[in-house]
Amino acid sequence: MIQQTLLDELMTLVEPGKVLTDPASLETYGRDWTKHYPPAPSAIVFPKTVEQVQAIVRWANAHTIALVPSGGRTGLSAAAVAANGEVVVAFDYMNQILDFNGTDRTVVCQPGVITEQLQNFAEGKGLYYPVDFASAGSSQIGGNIGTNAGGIKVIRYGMTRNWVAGLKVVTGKGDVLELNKDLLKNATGYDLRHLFIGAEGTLGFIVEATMRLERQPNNLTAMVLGTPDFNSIMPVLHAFQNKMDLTAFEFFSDQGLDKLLARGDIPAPFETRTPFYALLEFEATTETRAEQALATFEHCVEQGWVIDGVMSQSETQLRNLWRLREDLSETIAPFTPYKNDLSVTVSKVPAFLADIDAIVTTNYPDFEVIWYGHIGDGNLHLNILKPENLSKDTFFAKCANVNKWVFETVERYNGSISAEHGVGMTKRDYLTYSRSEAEIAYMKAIKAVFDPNGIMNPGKIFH
Ligand code: 2HG
Ligand code: ZN
Repeated sequence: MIQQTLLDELMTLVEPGKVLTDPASLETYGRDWTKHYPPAPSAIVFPKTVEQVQAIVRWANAHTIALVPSGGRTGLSAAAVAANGEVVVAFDYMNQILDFNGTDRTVVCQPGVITEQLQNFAEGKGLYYPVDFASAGSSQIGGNIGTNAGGIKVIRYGMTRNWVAGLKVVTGKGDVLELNKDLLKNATGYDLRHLFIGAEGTLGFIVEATMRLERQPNNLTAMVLGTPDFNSIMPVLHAFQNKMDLTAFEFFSDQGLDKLLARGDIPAPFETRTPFYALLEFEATTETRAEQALATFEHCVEQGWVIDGVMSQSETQLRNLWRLREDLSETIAPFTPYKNDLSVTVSKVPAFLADIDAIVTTNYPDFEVIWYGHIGDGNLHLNILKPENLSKDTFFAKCANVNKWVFETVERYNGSISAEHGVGMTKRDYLTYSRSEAEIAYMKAIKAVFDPNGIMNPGKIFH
């Protein structure tokens, strides 16, 4: 824990009342959505300006105090967990949209702007911020950039990285850098902006971000299609992709649907139950486009890839169909799931999923496995539910074995041990399954340049 005199010094760097040390705040701001690491920060500090962030970083360097960035704390890799007496730097009071440029279609955001706030702002301007996921109502832009957040529209719009036009950062050394200055074209050497995207706060703090906006999508329409087995999902993807641009292509299993329907507040997509479901979305710009989608659906039925299906006819139906996929994570949270977030190239998905599924079901036939994810991106979320009669410790000990087998399979397929949730603390011991020793050495060398005293979110990504 940090000496009181140092905390007194920290208090002089921000506005009165903006350093908290009460147990409730330490508990709240010391953790993210992962539940494995008990939070134990020394204090929470809330800067309001770039200068205050810079002063905090200089103070931390002078006294070698570890800092942990904190946004909406919706992360699933413990990248924003302070478990070792660190000072948490929370961006709740740097939550303003500072500027908008309709010609460049850019918005300047402070890091604490909530994702949904940016989405709504864009809508108000007749435009669209396309990065979207279930936690958009709480996650913050700074955290999205720090983790290169993905979500449900990646197949069409890419990850957060694609939407960052420029960044202002405070490096671990305390320097303020303006990266890329919002340019579309800029061929002047290393693009340091991209190092900060997905760095999980290990190089410095994002203190301002210019985000790009897009034209609004036209009459978004979703289909949920029931398939007889997993192997039928990919031909469905290809059949639709040959005919139209999809804005999403997701999947979930019937076990997942079971859990959702048990809530009683989400309608079933159709009466027939099938082992898997694909959820796809497209812009029904014209009637012909919608007819094309229906014809493709019929083709998939003829081929035996699809058993039943539904197409949204209204905004409400669109929203309800999306809930079948988007509400899954929250719905299964009470079952203390073991979670994993994996990716391979799209062509490898069927063989990869079959291998992983076999590993889990052969070794732990009693465990309930819930599959869902952004399958059009090659991104699968593996969730295993804790059997009621098993203690949490025994369950997670057994899952540690699963981890090793799963990651060995990921390595064999040249996949990623984290598609979109990040490394943080939960995956740092497994990084070598996705990155070579040489690559990790270069990553550590880069960190040392930006953060020579190792004060920026230490212990995240690697030890
Ligand atoms: C999603 O796609 C989120 O719903 C959470 O990335 C995934 O809970 C999960 O495993
Ligand atoms: Zn996801």
